[in-house]
Amino acid sequence: MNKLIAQEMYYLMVLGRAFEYAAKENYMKGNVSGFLHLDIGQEGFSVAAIKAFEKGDIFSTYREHVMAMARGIEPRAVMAELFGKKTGVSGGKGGSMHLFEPSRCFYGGDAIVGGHIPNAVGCAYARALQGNEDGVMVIFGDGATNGGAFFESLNIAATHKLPLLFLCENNEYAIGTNIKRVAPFREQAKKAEPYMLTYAVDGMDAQAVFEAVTQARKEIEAGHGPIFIEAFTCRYEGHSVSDANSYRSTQEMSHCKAKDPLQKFKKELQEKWLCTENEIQNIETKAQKMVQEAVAYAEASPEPELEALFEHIFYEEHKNVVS
Ligand SMILES: Cc1ncc(C[n+]2csc(CCOP(=O)(O)OP(=O)(O)O)c2C)c(N)n1
Ligand SMILES: [Mg+2]
Repeated sequence: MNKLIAQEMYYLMVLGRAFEYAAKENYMKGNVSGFLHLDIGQEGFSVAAIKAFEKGDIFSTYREHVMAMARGIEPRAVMAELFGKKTGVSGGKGGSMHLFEPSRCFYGGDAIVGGHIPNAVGCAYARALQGNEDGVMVIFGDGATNGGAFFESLNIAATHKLPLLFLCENNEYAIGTNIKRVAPFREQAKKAEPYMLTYAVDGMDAQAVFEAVTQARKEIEAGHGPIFIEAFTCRYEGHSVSDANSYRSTQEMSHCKAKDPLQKFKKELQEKWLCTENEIQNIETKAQKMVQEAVAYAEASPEPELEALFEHIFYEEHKNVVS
C-alpha cells in the first residue's frame, strides 16, 4: 500500500457509507424496491478485499454495493440499478443483489446464499485451463458456509489446485440467526482446514484485510492452489432494510461500532500516511458530492423498455425458444 492507494481506499469507504445511507433513504421514499442489504460497518473489508485483488475475477456476496464501486463501477450506475432504471449497471433488471459487470470481471451477487461459490469454482477451472494466472476471488458470508455447495466447492478447488481465494466475511449472523445456533464453532475456516491453507484476519481493519488478500493473491498467482481467508466483521444495520435488528442488544451494537473501520483507517491516513485535515476533508466532500450526483442521475434516468424483459434470459442462439 502507498499513500495514493490509502487515500483512494478511504474515499471508497466514505463513498460506500454515504451511498448506503442514501440508498436506505430512497428505499423509505419508495424509489428503491425489492431487497436492500446494507454493508454499513463492513466497508473497510469490502474496499480492501477488492482493491487488493485488482486483476482477477470476482464473485461477491449479495451485499455488494460497496464492492461493485470499489471495482470501478460508477456509483451512479449502481444507484440507477437500485432504482430499477435502464442506466443501471444491470440495465435496471437485477437490482441490489445483481450488480453484474463482465468488462470488470465482476460477476455480482447471487440471491441464492452460497450459489455463487460453485460458479467461482467453474471460473477458476476455466482460468486454469486458459493459463490465466490472475486467479478468482469468491466472497461469501458465514451463513453460506453451512450449505452443501460450499463443501463441494472446497473439495473440487483443492483436488484440482484451482487458483481460487475463498474469502469468508464472518459477521456472526445469517439474517437474525446468531452463528452459535447454526455452527459448532465461531471460526468457519475450520471447515476448510482439511482442504487448504486458512488464515484469519480482523475484518474491521482495512489495512490488515488488504495485506492478507494481497499475500493470498500472490500465493495463488504462484500456483499454490486455493486459499481460505476468514475476516471477522460486524454489520451495523439489520440484515436488510426491512429488518429492525431487534435481536441484537444495545451493548452488542456499541461494542461492534467501537471498531468502526472508517475511523480506524482515517487515523492511519493521518498518522501513517501523513494526510492533512484538508486532504481528508476534500476526500469526504468529494464522496458526498458523488452520492448526491448518483441519486440525481438515478432519479432522472428512464425505466427500461418493455422489450428488455425478454433480453438476457436465454443464450443468444436459443433466443427463438422465447417466441
Ligand atoms: C439457499 C438459500 N437459503 C436461504 C436463503 C435466505 N437467506 C437470505 S440471506 C441469508 C443469510 C446469509 O447469511 P450470510 O451468508 O452470513 O451473509 P450476510 O447476510 O451475513 O452477509 C439467508 C439464510 C437464501 N437466499 N438462499
Ligand atoms: Mg453473516
